[in-house]
Amino acid sequence: PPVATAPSVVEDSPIHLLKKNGPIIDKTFDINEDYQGNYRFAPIEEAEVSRAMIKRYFNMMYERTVSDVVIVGAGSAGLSCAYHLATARPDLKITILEANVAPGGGAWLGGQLMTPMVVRKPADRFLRELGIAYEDEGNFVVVKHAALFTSTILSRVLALPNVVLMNATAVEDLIVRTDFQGRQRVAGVVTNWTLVALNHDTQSCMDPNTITAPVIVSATGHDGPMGAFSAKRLVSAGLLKELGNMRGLDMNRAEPAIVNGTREVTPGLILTGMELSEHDGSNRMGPTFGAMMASGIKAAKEAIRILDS
Ligand code: AHZ
Repeated sequence: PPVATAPSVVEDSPIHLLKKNGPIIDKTFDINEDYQGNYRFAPIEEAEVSRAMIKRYFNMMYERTVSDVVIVGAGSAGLSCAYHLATARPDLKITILEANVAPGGGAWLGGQLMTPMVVRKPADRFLRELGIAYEDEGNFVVVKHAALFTSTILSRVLALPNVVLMNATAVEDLIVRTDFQGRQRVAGVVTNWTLVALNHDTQSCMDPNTITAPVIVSATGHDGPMGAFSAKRLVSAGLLKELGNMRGLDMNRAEPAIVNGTREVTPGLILTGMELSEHDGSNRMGPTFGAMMASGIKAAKEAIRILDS
């Protein structure tokens, strides 16, 4: 039987009648008067608000079940990757999945919860590209608040038409296929709402969802409650013998190792940012963020190389 389409508004609701029978805002907004206790909003129905969100979100989810690149984790490395990739290749459908409600990872602060962000040269180039002000200290620069970097790159990335970000969405597993040469290849991710992912042991059946893509960039950070997700899964899935495990802090060794080591670690899967330190057993760098930016950019270049090969 034909499915009746839902009306766009509830026909006999008071607000609909008001809208139909004439404007209820009978004066032009006056900026002075509005803030003297006369501020009035255009009318709306609750159902309109729900439908405005649901329609867009589920259309986006439907469309992105097949993406060109999935970036797992919206920290400084994942966002730098997304920005470079989406601006270099506007033709690609780039889907970012972030487990947390708030995207940004650890880049809202510098070290020990202090706000300035240190970036070693030459990664300051990326700050100039984004138009972020800093103080030059010679070999490094300092952004006055890490949130200035994170909010700027987030706003730039989200404004790009080929990028979508699903936050509060966790990657729970990888899709692994065998290609025609008999090699195992990462071909997508298995997702769930994070609140569901955190409650598998309290409920009986809450199966996940999937997104397929020829390239997955994993930027889930070093080990933690959710971190180093893909690196750890490579081991449990038998695609990697063992984790290298992140080594102690050494800024001078850590930053170049992360940038230069950023690569496709297994067919279809690129690791970037601090997740790579767990895979390779390289050092941590503490609160210097240049390597996260440059590693993200290198991951984007790797993704383009794979897609074009
Ligand atoms: O929520 C995580 C964070 O925002 C997200 N994430 C982790 N697991 C996920 C999963 N599904 C979806 N399974 C997931 N999202 O990934 C993001 C990682 O951001 P981050 O800031 O933790 O990592 P990064 O590599 O971008 O930056 C690391 C910054 C560090 S750590 C460090 C040190 O410890 O010495 N130094 C620097 C500069």
